[in-house]
Amino acid sequence: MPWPSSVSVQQGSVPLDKNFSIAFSGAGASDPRVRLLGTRTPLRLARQTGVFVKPSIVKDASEATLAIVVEQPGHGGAQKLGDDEGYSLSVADGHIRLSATAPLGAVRGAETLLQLVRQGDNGFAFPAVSIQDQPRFPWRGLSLDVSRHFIPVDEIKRTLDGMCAVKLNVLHWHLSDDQGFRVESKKYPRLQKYGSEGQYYTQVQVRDVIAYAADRGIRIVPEFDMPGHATSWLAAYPNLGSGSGKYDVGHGFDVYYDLMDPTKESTYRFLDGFIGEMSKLFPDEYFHIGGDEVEAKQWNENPAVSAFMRQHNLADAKALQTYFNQRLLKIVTKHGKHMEGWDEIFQPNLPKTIVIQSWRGQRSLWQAAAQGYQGILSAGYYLDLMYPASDHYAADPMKLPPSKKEDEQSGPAPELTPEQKKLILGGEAASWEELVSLENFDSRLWPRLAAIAERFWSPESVTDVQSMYRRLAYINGWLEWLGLGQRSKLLLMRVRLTGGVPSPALEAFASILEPVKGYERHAEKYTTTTPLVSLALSIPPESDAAREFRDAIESFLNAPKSNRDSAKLRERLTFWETETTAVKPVLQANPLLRENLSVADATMAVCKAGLEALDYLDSAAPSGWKQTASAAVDQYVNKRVGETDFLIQIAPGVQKLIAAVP
Ligand code: TNX
Repeated sequence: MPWPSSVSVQQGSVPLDKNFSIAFSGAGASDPRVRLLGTRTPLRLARQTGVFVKPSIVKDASEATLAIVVEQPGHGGAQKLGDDEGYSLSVADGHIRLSATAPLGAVRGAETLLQLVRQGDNGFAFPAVSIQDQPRFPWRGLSLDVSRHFIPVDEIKRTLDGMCAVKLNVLHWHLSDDQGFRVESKKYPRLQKYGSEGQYYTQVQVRDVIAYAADRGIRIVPEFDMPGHATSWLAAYPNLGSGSGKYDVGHGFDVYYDLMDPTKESTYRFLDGFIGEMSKLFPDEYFHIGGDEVEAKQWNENPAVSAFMRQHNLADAKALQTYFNQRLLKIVTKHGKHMEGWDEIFQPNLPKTIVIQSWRGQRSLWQAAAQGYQGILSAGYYLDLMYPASDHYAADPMKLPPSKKEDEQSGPAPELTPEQKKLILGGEAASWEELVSLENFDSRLWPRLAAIAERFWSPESVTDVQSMYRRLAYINGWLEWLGLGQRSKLLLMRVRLTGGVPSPALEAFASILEPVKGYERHAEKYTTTTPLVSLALSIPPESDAAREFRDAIESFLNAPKSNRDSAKLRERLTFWETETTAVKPVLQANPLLRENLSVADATMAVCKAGLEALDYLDSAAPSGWKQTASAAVDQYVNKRVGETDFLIQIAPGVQKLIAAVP
């Protein structure tokens, strides 16, 4: 995962044992990204399988288990958008050959190889296979907010490992927002001093992360959000702001009203200095200036800003933001970068080198492309909204989603010519960290991010959801061997909730729950200092058990009546009912869990109704049963339980069983 462009499985395999060795050849083999595979690949193999594999480089390709052939050297500079990532991989006749035109292809192909290892009758082995592969889109990213909750360097590096594993190639680092300014500036040190509450990356750390990413074929695009989402800058340099008085770093999660003052020359002098400094620190060609969610209140209430707008014939806040963006564009360009920003930055007459990141959706992206502008899609890929992998998997930059109200407002989708289609560079998953702690961070990204990575890399025709989930289950475990903790850390969180003792009953109960979806999660109930320890924050965004149960009900109901076997469904429902009974004293005994007693009661009601429905599918239900059971379960179908943040995800399946009762 991502599924390659072409795969042909053959007979036989190459064993993995302690004699594993690598040989390099070709003009590109001396590239550091390729050379590093000589140590990284054996270490990963050893970790994944337990087989004693050590780095062993041999000269002669015919002697090596793995021959890595890279035809051409890299271009020497920082990785660029569109650098060749194609590769081919062949496992046959006792040898593995990974060949690529350019260094990045070898980096991508090595990850495919690592996914191939399987345990067979004679130990671990690479199955014989022939693979040709290259990406569908050149820009495949993760947009990562480190402002709302700070994510330290180790976690960033781990995330980069995971990104490389699923062939993502851009980390868009959202480094400033109302709640924190996260990079050291030598020129304007008050930014980290007053804007970060002590949580920021030093420039040494930034360089280290950039080098780490570069080794793994990942570009880093920094974002400094302006003129809105800028409270943390203003806490450090209040003169940049258009409000009056004092600013403090934000702790809540509403959209803040604080805006930079786009009417003062001093603002641009400051930004020139700052962007100049950051342009040197970050080698990527692109520089993201944010631009989202400007609430005009402060501008409207500031007489000097109003006077400026009259003087410059700027009709409204949108026109003023356009003026600001044009000034910013000059600065960004002067420092040698292409400007990138959210939808709001788009207006005609901008240079065609900018990139628009669309949170609004495909229509907005395509409209820009129709006018010759490049863009990437993020709508449909918001990981913080807790949607299942299948939803993200269905979102495609080149396909319109089922019509939505917002989309209708932004006008009809244009027909794009083949040339215009090429302007759609790919997409970025977005992870906003309002409700993310260091413990649940991995679980908010993984494994769903792997499904999104497949959407960006694999051919458009790869859309089978069942296959995706089957492979995702494997990838989920594989990523843990890489050091990600999406399952293990959540388990630790739940063990913490029960006072340090693992509770099998809590595990079973929690396994069929999911956190509420979309903006129902009510981030505004939290602040940056709220302990993020509740059960809702300690479970995965998506329940595998509930999905499997739903699928099982589907096959059960679709089978001919004479062939239906309800035993498995009964076993599941009885298990959950029993475990939920057992969890009640656990919830009662632990203060942090007590609020979930109502969820346990609701779960038992759902299980009971499901078991009854299975009975009444064969024998007549008592009169009135169907209405009562249906009403009892309906209140939990895609609806939160009372005031809690939970969905009982077996409720929709049980509702189907009830509906099928004659
Ligand atoms: C919108 S979309 C934001 C972020 C929030 C996010 C929460 C966009 C560019 N901005 O500031 O964190 O929603 O989902």
